[in-house]
Amino acid sequence: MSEITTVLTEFSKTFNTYLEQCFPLPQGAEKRVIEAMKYSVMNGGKRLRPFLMCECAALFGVKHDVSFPAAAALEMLHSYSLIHDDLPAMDNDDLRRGKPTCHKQFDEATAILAGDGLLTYAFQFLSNALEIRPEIRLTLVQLLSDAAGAFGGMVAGQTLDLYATPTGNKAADEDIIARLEAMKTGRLLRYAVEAGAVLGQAPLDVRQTLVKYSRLIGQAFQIADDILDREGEQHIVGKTLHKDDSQNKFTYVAYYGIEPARQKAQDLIKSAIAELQTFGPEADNLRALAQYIIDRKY
Ligand code: GRG
Repeated sequence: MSEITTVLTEFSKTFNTYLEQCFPLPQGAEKRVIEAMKYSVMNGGKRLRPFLMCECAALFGVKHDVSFPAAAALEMLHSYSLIHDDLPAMDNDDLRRGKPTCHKQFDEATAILAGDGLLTYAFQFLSNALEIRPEIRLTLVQLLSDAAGAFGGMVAGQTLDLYATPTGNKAADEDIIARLEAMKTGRLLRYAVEAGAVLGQAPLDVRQTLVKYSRLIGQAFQIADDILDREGEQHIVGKTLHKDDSQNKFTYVAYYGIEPARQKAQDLIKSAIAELQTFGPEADNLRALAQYIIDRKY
């Protein structure tokens, strides 16, 4: 195991303990939806977004008792997006994180409700997080709703993913690929990093530097995901592979080919690490995470 994998695994253990107790089960039949929410959230995610947020916050001395509530809200929202993405009406997948998807484990109606429940709970949880000062909480709620929503956020990105088709015009197609990534995958990764800076009340220029880092790793993350779809091993990746080709998806890999895509991802990571030059060893985990994002096998 590389050092960053060990660090990430240790982080995940502590974070998962925190996250699990966010889902107390009620008594009545309505507990089914909470069970489905908990099933999907506690289903073995890598916790990259929480880790990014907590590491960025830690650069400014913010401890886990303050960053965990915000990170938990983000992971809830991320898990909602995965549940809905897996639904028959969207990506129609049976496997997620190596286990049956929410609608396979429960049923479609429960999975829709579990996604709705997690999206709502993310904001409920964040806005009630008394560990975070009220004005910072409000900023986080604003930034998270921007990142997740239909106006340039993740919902807009998912819409492009479902409905955009190649135009045949190089510039127009490159623009679609870039916007798709920036919104569908990039916005939540950017939020993770930016929220860490906001929690730490970082100066604006430092916050902007971290946002640049997040955009570069976001692009590389998406390319790595597309490469895994082509070349990964299904039992390790934990989801159905080769879907991008079969569904004629608009990806960087499909457009440029696998080797140029791999090179592009490596260049992006080099630039991301260069963005962190003003930080000392306290940003070493962020540097290592950038490389992990393209080296990962799942
Ligand atoms: C349904 C509004 C809506 C949006 C769905 C997240 C998403 C948008 C689609 C998932 C499909 C996909 C492959 C997206 C690109 C990369 C991505 C978000 C991968 C999953 O994130 P990881 O690898 O997952 O961090 P884990 O399971 O480790 O949390």
